[in-house]
Order: sequence, then C-alpha cells, then structure tokens
Amino acid sequence: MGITYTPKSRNRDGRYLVSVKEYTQYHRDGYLIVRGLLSKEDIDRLYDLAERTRAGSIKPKETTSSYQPEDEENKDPLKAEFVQQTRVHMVSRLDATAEWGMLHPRILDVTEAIIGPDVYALQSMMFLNPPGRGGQGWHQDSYYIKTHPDTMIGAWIALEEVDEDNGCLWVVPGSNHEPIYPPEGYGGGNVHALDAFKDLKAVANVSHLDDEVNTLSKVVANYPPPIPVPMKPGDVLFFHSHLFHRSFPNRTADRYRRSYVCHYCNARSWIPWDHDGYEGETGNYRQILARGRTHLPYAAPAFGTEVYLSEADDESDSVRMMGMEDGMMMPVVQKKEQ
Ligand SMILES: O=C(O)CCC(=O)C(=O)O
Repeated sequence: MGITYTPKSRNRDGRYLVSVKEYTQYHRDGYLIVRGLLSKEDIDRLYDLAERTRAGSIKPKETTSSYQPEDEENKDPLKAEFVQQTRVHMVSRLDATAEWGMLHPRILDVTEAIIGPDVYALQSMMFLNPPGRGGQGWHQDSYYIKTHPDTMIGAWIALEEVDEDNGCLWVVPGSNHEPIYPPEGYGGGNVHALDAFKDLKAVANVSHLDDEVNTLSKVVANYPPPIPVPMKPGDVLFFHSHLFHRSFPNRTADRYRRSYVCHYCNARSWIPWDHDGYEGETGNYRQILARGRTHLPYAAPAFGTEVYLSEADDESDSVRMMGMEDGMMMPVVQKKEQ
C-alpha cells in the first residue's frame, strides 16, 4: 500500500542489508562503522586511483592544501606532488573509477537504508595525507554543504590501515543531535530557520587544527572525550553531517593515509551547492541520482556507472486514514487508476 520502492538492487548478489541495530546506532550516535563493506578487489581499485591521483594523472580543478613547502631539497617528484595535495576534491567528476567508487552499490545500500530511499551522490574527496601532513580540526559537514531538508551523510572509506598515528578520524558520539553552529553574522540562519534558536552561538575558525583558535572545540568540550576510529582497508565509516569530527596530521615518518570520502543526501533535498562554483538557484542538477527517484533535477553518472533507480511504475495503491464513526482512525486503500 502507498508508494513502495523496489530498487533493482533488491535481488542483487552481495547486497548489503543494514540491520535495525545499525540503523538505530547511526541515528543515536551519529556514526556507523561497517567493517569489510568493500572487498579487497574494490580497495585495490580505489588504492590504484589514490596512486594515480598522487602521481598527478588525475588533474584536480581545485586543490585544498594546508601545506607550505619547508623542504625545498626534496627532489622526489611524487613526494613533492604528495605534500602539495593532501586532498583532491571531486575526483568522481574526473575519473571513471572515482565515479564507480562513489556509486559503489554496497555503500549505496547503506545510505539507501539510512537516509533514503532516494539518494543523491554529492561529493567525492581523495585524501592522500603524506607523513607530517593533512588533518582537519573540529567541524560539522553541514556547515559547508547545505541540504534542505538537512539529510547529508558522509562515507569514509579506508584504503589502508588508519590509526591515531597516521591520522584517523575522531568523533564525538551523540553530537549529531546538535544544531549546526553557524559562522559569525548568520544569526543561526545558514542551515536552520533564522533566529529559530535563542542561544545558538556563532563559532569561529571551524576546521582549524588548533583548538584554541577553533571555537567549535568549546562545544566539543561539553561531551565525554572524543573517540578515535581506527579502520582497516575496506571498512567504511558512515557519519552524520551534524557530527562533531576531526582528524590530526599524519604524525608518522613513513606511512601515508589514503582514504576516499564521499557525501550523499536524500534526493528530495534542495541543494544550493555545487562544488564547481555554481551560484544559481539550485545545484541539484549537478548531483547524481544514485538510488530511488526524485521530483527534483538531477544528473546521470558522467562515466556511465550503473545506478539502481526506482521505476515510475513502482507506485502502487495509496492509502489514507479515515475517521470512523466510533472515533477510530482506519487506513483505507485507494486503488491506483489504471
Ligand atoms: O579525513 C579527514 O582527515 C577529514 C575528513 C572530514 O572531516 C570530512 O570529510 O568531513
């Protein structure tokens, strides 16, 4: 009865079925670690993508790096490339494997269950984090990417062993229930309704590594100590876009921290965002519809990666609640007109 969604993935071999426990844990704590979600073969492909990115064969349109060269004597071209590029944004718009990774069916199985059934794939980032580099201070992802309604989720894919030494993620369990702390001057209205809160304080220098400078750390301090999330290749951390999280620079001398991080949201959300700088009415038409369906604009995968969308004729009879004479509410099925 009502609208049922029957994605083709339903009968797919290897479909990941989320448990009710995982669903409730995600919504309670703001994150869910699915161990071994991706196979060794999958990780090999994404690791190779990381290496091609590192070697510069995938040219980013824009690079985010906090690196200031200190060691000009370092003549290793790969290392030089590495230290400049701790992260490369939107590789999925540049490379077929990156698009495949972002639209990996087992990752979409989880996002479909947690924030779906209709799912947009929004963003991909390849992290390289060479020795001594990388790290991002406390932040909430919806501070940067707004979706209305606010439904965003991140998927953090470990491409190699990550731990406290090479800069794993740290999370504050339960902080997903916090509102988004806005920058100064927005009155709380950049995600939530303007002035909807009486005491939502602005924060400064979000994502700065130094807790003295990044004032979101003062809210983090209201919680029990944050916890590190060590992971093995193939493990995927799903995290809520309001969750307080951070990473530290890679403090090893000889290890890297390669990870592939993608963001998704419910495909019924309006998204005034597109990474490539589109400033118009909506960025929805740039976002890939990855599962389900939507009444909003969307993009198809640029490299032809298969996605499992709902068919329009999945709609079946609808149901409405009718008040009965005895005061009870009863569901009444309305037959779909042929
Ligand atoms: O992996 C990292 O170092 C930071 C990633 C992160 O915080 C994010 O994607 O929101």
